[in-house]
Amino acid sequence: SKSRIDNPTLRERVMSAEQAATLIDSGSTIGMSGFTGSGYPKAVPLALAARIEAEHAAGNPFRVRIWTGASTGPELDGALAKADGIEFRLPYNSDPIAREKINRGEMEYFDMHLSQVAPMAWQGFLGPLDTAVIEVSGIRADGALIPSSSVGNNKTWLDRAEKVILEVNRWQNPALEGMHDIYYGTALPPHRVPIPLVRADDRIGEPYFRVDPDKIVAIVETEAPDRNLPFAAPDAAAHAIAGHLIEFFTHEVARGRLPASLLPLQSGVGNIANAVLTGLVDGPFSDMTSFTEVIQDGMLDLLDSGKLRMASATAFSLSPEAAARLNADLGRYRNAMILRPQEISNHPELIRRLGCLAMNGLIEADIYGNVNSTHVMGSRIQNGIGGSGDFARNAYVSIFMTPSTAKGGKISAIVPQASHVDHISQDVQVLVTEQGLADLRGLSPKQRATLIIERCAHPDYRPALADYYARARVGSYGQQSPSLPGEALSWHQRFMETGSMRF
Ligand code: 0RQ
Repeated sequence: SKSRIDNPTLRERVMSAEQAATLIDSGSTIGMSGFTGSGYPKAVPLALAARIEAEHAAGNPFRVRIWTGASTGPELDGALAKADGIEFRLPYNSDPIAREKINRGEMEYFDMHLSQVAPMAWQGFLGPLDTAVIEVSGIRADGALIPSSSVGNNKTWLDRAEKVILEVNRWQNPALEGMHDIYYGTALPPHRVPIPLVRADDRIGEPYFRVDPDKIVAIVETEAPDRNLPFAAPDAAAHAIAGHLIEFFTHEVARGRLPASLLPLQSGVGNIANAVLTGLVDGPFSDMTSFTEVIQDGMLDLLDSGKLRMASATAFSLSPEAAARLNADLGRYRNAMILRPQEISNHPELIRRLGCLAMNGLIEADIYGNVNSTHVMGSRIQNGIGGSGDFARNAYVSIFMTPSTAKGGKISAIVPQASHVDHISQDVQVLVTEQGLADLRGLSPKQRATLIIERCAHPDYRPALADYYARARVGSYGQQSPSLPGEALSWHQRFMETGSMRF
């Protein structure tokens, strides 16, 4: 099909992915596009992985440092991790092969707050960026780049990298052009100014990336789909969680603490978050907006229902079915969607100003409402903190939700003490499981503990939690947040020894 490179000078830089991969040296740092499985480069990383495997087979060391927007796809993180080619990676990852390497201690990983990646790159703490490998959906005659299905950190990688490799993906819908809002007004202190966004649907930037054409060393044309994973169909627990949340929002509207159209919704990754959005389709709220990171299937359902007016995000995170639905009708959806750099979609200033309702998943929470979003048994990384911290701390209401048990009931999601803390209790205002909802706002630690055990814990674990807490009320060193340090992590220890937290 027709080339999407409208600039004649740049068209001369087209080459194969294999040729482009030879322009990347061992030891270099590469800023890749990609966010929750969309808009990641699909050909150059695969070619690079093949090259790395060949070098390793010849006895030559070859590893690179990878920065992305967030999680990517099997052709990027999967292939490079499998080739043992990643020395260091940041930020959010959900690739199973990379996860395994990280947990075996064979790959360094830094799961930082997503809003802070670009500013920290500018501050210089992450070191120099040698190459940017960015998927775009087209190149205009004037050389401006049309972004693809995610924006992520692309603007920053294009600005910071010494050389740029572009993948122009013909699979991406041409109707993406014009949907993006790339804001070029961020600066480092002391030159920072307020970001002029006051409504979720404000446009404050331009629809294209700028790039110095002299930095572009290769352009690779591709035609491969974003490989997103399907969501699990909402189960009984997901339905119950959605029900509790809708009841809570209804109550808050009735009390005059939330407007009838709610406040801009943020919804995290994962099956539960997706199910809650789908649940809102049947809720009483309309004219809603969303200021979030990802547009997942449930967000499309909400748009279709007419109850969600618009969604602002940095990326799509759609099942293959939903991606087909979106692409078949992008002309209609595009007016209701804005894709921004993750520095903006997750900006604490904007989240606080807009008053987002943050809804994120978790691994475990303790009886005081400290939340572990990342480390199973305190040490095994699942994905990473992603944007949950950006939203949780700055939200109008910060909600965390989870089934009350994991692994077929062998693990309680409510534990005496979180084995790792991503979100301190002050950033966790509402906790929801299928058992119920605990509104923790304005409560002291002891009041929170009583409510969390009663409302959120699974009945199989509730007596043991109540028993632990009752003994801590007597035997603790202090009585502000009663705890028995010698016992607090014994549930995790038991799981590691017996395969179950059950007594
Ligand atoms: O593992 O698939 O091997 O069975 O964790 O758990 O229940 O499917 O829940 O998909 O909502 O994910 C925290 C991981 C929840 C996610 C987390 C195991 C469980 C399963 C997934 P299996 P579920 P979800 C903005 C927001 C951080 C980033 C974030 C996450 C797997 O929400 O990554 O919020 N959050 N970003 O079995 C052992 C426990 C467990 C457990 C769950 N207590 N012990 N395993 N699991 N609880 C978006 C972005 O930042 C991009």
